[in-house]
Amino acid sequence: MNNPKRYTITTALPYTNGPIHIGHLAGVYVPADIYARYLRLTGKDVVLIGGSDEHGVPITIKAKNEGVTPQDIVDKYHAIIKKSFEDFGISFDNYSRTTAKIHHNTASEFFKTLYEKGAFIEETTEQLYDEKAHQFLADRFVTGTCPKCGNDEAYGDQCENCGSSLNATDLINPKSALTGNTPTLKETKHWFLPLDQHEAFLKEWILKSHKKDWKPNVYGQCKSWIDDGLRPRAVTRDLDWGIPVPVEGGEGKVLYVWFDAPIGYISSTKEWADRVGKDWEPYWKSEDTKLVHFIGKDNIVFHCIIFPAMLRAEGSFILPDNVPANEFLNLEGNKLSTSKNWAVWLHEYLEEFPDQQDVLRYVLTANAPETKDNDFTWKDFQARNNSELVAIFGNFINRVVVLTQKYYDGVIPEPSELTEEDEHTLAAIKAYPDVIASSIERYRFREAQQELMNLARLGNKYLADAEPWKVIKEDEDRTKTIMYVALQITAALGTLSEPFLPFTSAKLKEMLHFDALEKALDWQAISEQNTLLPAGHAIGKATLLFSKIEDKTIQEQLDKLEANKKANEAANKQATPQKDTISFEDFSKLDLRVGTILEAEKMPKTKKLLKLKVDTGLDVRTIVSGIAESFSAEEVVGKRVTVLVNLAPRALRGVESQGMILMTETAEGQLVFVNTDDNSTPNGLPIS
Ligand code: B3M
Ligand code: ZN
Repeated sequence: MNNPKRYTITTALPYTNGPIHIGHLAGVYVPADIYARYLRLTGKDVVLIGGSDEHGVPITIKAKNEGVTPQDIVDKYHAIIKKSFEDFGISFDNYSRTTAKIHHNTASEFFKTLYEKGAFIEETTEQLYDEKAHQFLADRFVTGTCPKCGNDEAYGDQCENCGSSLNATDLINPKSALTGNTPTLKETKHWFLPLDQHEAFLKEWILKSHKKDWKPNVYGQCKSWIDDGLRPRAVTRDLDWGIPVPVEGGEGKVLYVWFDAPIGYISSTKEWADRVGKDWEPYWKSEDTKLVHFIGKDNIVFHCIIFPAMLRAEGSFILPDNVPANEFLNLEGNKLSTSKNWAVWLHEYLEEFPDQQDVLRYVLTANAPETKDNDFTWKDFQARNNSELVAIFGNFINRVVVLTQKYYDGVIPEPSELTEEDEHTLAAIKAYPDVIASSIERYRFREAQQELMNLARLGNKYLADAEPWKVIKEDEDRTKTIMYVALQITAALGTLSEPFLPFTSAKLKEMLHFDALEKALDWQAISEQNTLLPAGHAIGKATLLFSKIEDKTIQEQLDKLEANKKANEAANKQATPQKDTISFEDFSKLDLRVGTILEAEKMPKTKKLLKLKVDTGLDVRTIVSGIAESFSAEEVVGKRVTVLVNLAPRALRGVESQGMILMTETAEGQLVFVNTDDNSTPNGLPIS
């Protein structure tokens, strides 16, 4: 869209069932913030919208597991998330929540309008039902095999493996996430959005109009859904957590979370407009508004197909101009996971790296998963800080400011005649705003940030070539000119770094006393003005912009990740579900005895097997045991053990094993013997 009058920029509303991690930041919030800050700097009318997504099944499951109410869960995480975004410098104009009254009203009204327009199909169908939990199973209450890709951990609304959006009844071998039961089918009435009726429009709108300007990953996903054929999709649920269905027959039902959540963008805009005394409607209804949704790739179908169909059915809203969805960020080679605690959590980062928001912003943008999944590693974090932010950006600024203080008490000197190199450098500065802007406007944030760093590189090279610290000894006038030119670069960096490194930019502007300038140095000024910092303007003392990150700090983070992983594995182990109950008769068939290992030897050509001679109190017999990865032969001799003596003998690698030794595992997967610690129990004593 050319020359929009205003911009409505939305960011995916995070579920409030856990804190924010680097995957969310890299995928959605950092790029959206860069975009919004850049637009504001160019004087555009911008609203950056955020909020918490507080409905949906994962929140109720978490509440149930923790024995608290869903409201407790969302209150807790909304507070953590909101604060961490603020501290990280995500410049939301409004950050709302979907439990807010304004949102309940807005979403209810939206549903009613569609209902009254006849935009829904009302249908009684058979849905999955858990007889034990007395509950219908939709969305994340049910898992099963994805009919599209075969992933057997697909959810009732979506397969995270192939990204397909599903109906719960599509799942093969569905299982209740509440009880593990196989669900039955039970009739219930719901309202469906007939996506098939919007198919022709969506084809035209996406496949024709946005073929060129939407990212290939986004366009490709949309095309494959449309090519697959769109079907009606239920927008209500039999649940008690959510926004009540506001029409007759809707008692006891709520809106589907993916119906209400995107309307949250509208509610949050209303909340903002009320607060600042503006009219919200142009931001959502005026054709000269550019609407952009920043999301992760798992949300594409909802923002490109379902929400646009809803907006169009309503009739008075504009549709997104672009949906620059990112791919995923991994961490140290593994998928980020809230449930597995494999993540770098924002609120923890902010505590452990105080005042280093920009380092994380920089690294996440440098490695942004814009066109493919990407990996965050702590080593790379350290390298980018030490050899880019410290060595290039920080070093350049520091040298210029320190020399200006030393030579001229901080007052910008009058330049004399400019050399060709000087002219060339000053002209180069002027080109940067457009170069960076062009990348940002095409949603290429890593490229844009690289250009910013190229300007810092240009500064470093200019200084290294001009060597003012040498020239000062023989030519004071020439030194003044060199310092004057170098100072113009620092000023350009002060402004142009703002979208990417807002904290650094603020410090730099303060250091250079931007406040005292006659004309504010906005984005355009950098390319239009010949002089950014005029001779006679006084700057402040050098302060540290970036500092080196030591190996020790990085190792601590790696150790922490490893510890989290172990703790999580341990927690998961305890969680294996109980097997089917057995009768006492079944149990008494097991003949368990106390025994002692007398001899042990490694079985040749095997990794796991030890051949043991065991005194069972009844006899001395041979038992082959798969414990060689945890124990050497020597260390098990003399061990007191529990033996299942009446297990039918079987041959393992040609040796007949006459029983089994009982083992368990530590959290780390190390085997340990299950035995009595009372050494007075004689061998052969039955265990009952
Ligand atoms: N809460 C999903 C997510 O956090 C969802 C986004 C809603 S955007 C309207 O990935
Ligand atoms: Zn799948």
